[in-house]
Amino acid sequence: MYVRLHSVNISRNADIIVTHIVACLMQSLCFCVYAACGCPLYWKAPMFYGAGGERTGFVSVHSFIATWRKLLHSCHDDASRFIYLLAKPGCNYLEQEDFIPLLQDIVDTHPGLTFLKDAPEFHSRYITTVIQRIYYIVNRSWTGRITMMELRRSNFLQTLALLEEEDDINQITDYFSYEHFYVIYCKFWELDTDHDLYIDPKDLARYNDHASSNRIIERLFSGAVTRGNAVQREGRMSYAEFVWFLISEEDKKNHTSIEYWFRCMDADGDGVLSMFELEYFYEEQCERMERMGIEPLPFQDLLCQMLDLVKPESPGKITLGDLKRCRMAHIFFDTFFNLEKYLDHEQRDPFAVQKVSVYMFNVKYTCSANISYSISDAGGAF
Ligand SMILES: [Ca+2]
Ligand SMILES: [Ca+2]
Repeated sequence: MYVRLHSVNISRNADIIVTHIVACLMQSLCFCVYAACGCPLYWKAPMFYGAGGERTGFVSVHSFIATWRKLLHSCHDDASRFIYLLAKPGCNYLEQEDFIPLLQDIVDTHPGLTFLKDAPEFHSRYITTVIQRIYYIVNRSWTGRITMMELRRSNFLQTLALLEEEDDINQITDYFSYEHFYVIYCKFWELDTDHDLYIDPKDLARYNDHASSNRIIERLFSGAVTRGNAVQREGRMSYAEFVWFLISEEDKKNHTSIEYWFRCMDADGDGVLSMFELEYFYEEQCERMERMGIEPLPFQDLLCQMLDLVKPESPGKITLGDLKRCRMAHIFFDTFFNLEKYLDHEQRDPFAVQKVSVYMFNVKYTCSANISYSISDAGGAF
């Protein structure tokens, strides 16, 4: 049994057509192969390419099963098999682009994304978002390379397997939810007024009605939390970088978010937040409060409060470990650069707030109230 790609007219959409054909053929093929070798369903695109499908345009069931057997023989768990299939030859880690064939196949064949078939312009945005969410959660080392250890420690492969059982992709809230993608992208679209897919500090300042301070925005564009390429130096933030910002802003309790904001606040990069750095950020909060007619707490009093909250191991020096341990990092960070949330926390007992487990996408609920995410609406909006 062979699956072959016949010649396709070269057109502007040739890549998309080829991808669709590959996807359809693979879908019809996958059930028997899946049954034969027990390969998880959404591993089919990497398996197809791993078995030589990309080079030749077809794979035989025989070569498919042979590839799977080889994998079982040489790799001893799902994480190592997955990396073997997706990584570039000779690499034992995954870079962002290695996920594209897998995700394009999910876009093409998952029942919860069928409405995207006629909107190829959304495919790459959705894929970019999912990739950023994967790296945000899984790539704990911030290297841009997911290692076997990182993959094993994460829930990614289990979540990928869930896609097989759940037709409503929005139920898969880790990584894949279309609704989450849509909310993040809408937020970006609102800020990116000229729609060139980059935003500058002024654009970002408008996020959630100027909730973030100018000093933290300046740090965000300094390269503290991005890969510092040429684009970054021009003072622009890409959509991919915005995904990291939004997740970090909306959920300041997860470890990546704590690292993200710590890097921003540690202006001299020495690995500790000094009293000078804290004062620098609090100064702007004070100025904003005064403009609003609110009397700010003097810095020394605030400092006592914060040290009491964080309980650093070395007096007067706050480390990343202290913030992760104290479980109050969200209150700490909001105090220094998000005035609205700071004032909100001030009105509550911080220890009561700690008990409330708020899922990362608070923003989803405010946003989805006025956004219908049917594709026809989306086509008009983008
Ligand atoms: Ca722009
Ligand atoms: Ca420092």
